[in-house]
Amino acid sequence: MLGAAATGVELWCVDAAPAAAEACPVADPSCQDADSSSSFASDHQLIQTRGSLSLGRVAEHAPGDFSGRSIVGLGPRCVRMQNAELVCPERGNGCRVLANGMRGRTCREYCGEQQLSCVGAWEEQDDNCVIKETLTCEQTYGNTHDLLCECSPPVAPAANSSQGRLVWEDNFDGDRLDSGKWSIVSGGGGFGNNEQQYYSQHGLRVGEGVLRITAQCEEYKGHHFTSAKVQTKHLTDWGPGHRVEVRARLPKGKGTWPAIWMLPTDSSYGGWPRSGEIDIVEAVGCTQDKVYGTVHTNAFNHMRHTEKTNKLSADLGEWHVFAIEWTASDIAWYMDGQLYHSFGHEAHSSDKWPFDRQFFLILNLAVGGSWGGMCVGGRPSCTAHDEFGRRQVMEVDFARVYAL
Ligand SMILES: [Ca+2]
Ligand SMILES: [Ca+2]
Repeated sequence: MLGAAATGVELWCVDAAPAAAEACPVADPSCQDADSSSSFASDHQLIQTRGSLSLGRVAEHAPGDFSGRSIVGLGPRCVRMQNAELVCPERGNGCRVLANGMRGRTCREYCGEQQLSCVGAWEEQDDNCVIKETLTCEQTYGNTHDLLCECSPPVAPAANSSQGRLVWEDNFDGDRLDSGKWSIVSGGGGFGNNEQQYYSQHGLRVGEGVLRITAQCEEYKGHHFTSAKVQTKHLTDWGPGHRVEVRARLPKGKGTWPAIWMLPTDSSYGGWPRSGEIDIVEAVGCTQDKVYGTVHTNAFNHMRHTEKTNKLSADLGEWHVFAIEWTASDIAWYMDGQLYHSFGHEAHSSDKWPFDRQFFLILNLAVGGSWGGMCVGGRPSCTAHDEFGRRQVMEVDFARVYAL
């Protein structure tokens, strides 16, 4: 995030008392809509896959290994699914299918047989992906022979990780934001970048293992767009000697500006950019299919056009793991394990290297502004299909921090 106003403006716009995400206001139909499977199904073509998902076709793949595989028409996460009548549009953490042969059986059993974890279970309405009733993974449902099951590769135990020792994580399990880990930022005013959104908690959802930040056209407190922003400020922070990684799927609409980034807890070296900023990943819908990793310091920042940045081609519609490895001497940026940027310790000068202090993590989806809106005159359209004619959603599967 170009953080010009981060230290100045942010202070007045942070809720004094961080609150957990609230349920959607019933009076707000657009808000309710965000979690409705029926609306989702209506704007995605369901993919008929009867008979195409047999284990035999993909038997060369290790159980639970979803990497690097695809069958035409299927997300890579669904490749191994057996006994599926239908694959539902991707929106959660795993692969959701209408599973067959489910009389007296649970989705936990169904996923388990494929060495996968169950992350969701539902009875469907009419042999489709529309939810009739939400179940638990341990529930059977009457006499029906098919259930919607969502299965996900099991998370590798941290002890087996070669990336260090897991010291903090949020997998976004449960149905609300963990207020012990995140505070919700409220406010607008452009954040120094002429951003268009007003951040409020109703753009936030946690469910099915995923945090969803929705940005949309909505008149709210003098702004034309709403979105959401969360941060670990004053709850948790980390310094050099850590790997920070976030698995996310970023939106693509023109005018979007999703960011996963870090700012210093204390401005030990002065206001922005003197105390530094680390952008783990940013993307803007105006430059399709690229992600950016950047640092801003007093010597290197975008006001002087000297910020230290690099970009990588990426399919923004897909899930990726974005990470930094931050040591006492440098910061390295990765996407899905691929190194694409590094920034070294050039001198013992905070002007160039203020990254010897504690930083906190921020997740947000900005709208428009000097960078995010550069191809749409600063403010995206509320009708154009590739802008904000549809809601734009940033999804986060997990955020994890490892001690190196
Ligand atoms: Ca059924
Ligand atoms: Ca998750």
